[in-house]
Amino acid sequence: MDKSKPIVTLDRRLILRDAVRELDMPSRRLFAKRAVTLGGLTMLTGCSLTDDASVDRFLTAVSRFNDRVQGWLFDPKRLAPTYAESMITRPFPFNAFYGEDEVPEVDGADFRLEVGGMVARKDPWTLEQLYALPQTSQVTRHICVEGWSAIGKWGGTPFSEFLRRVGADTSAKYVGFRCADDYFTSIDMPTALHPQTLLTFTYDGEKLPPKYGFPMKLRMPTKLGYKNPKHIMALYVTNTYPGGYWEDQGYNWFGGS
Ligand SMILES: Nc1nc2c(c(=O)[nH]1)N[C@H]1C(S)=C(S)[C@@H](COP(=O)(O)O)O[C@H]1N2
Ligand SMILES: [Mo]
Repeated sequence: MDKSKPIVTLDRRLILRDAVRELDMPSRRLFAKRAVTLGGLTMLTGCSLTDDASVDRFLTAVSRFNDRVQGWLFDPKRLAPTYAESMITRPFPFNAFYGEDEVPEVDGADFRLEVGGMVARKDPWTLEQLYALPQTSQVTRHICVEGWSAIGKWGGTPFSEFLRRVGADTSAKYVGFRCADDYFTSIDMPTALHPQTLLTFTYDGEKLPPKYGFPMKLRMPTKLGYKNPKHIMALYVTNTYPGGYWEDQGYNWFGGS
């Protein structure tokens, strides 16, 4: 078979629709609208669409290209909207890759947050030490790609402050997170340092309940729900792309909202 000819059973329209949907999100409207053609995208990504594997590589390349565009467009000073406490969604929805009856139970007394990678101080943190950090709170909207959004109030310490205390190399590209339920994700350093990115220990003024991520959740109103890890057990600073639970299954890595 002539390897250079695309297999006709691949539906070019479907592939293009998915690729354009990847690019056509609100923050990127200006950039991509109607200007994208399948030919143009295959040139940009250096992929030929000759079989399923090359189509997968192509879509991954489009998504990674999209990560870079989101990275360029991310304004570290632009703030996500905040809301009045009267607008909090009650009850706030629970979501995870499993049901509410399987929420992990973390013992707070024994808990130690592991810190690794490109940081000067790798000592583990007890909850008491974390609670002694400067605390603030914010009421923001959490947006889940499964089609819901809700307003909630989270309290904790600015993540930039935590990174400063552990002596993180903030010229590194990524911060990765490992969770008690085997969930994992990672974020770009500019978002880690964003003023609204909080390492949170409370929800609605109470100690973070298990279902919302005890002992802590990284809350970023600039990112979609799946980028906000609950039940964080370990975090690390790295230049090696760490991926994530959903990201490795095709969700866009940058995941801006
Ligand atoms: N550890 C862990 N964190 C997670 C998830 C998960 O399954 N495990 N799901 C993510 C997704 S997709 C969403 S929408 C939010 C849900 O948070 P909530 O239960 O507080 O609404 O958690 C995110 N963080
Ligand atoms: Mo989600």
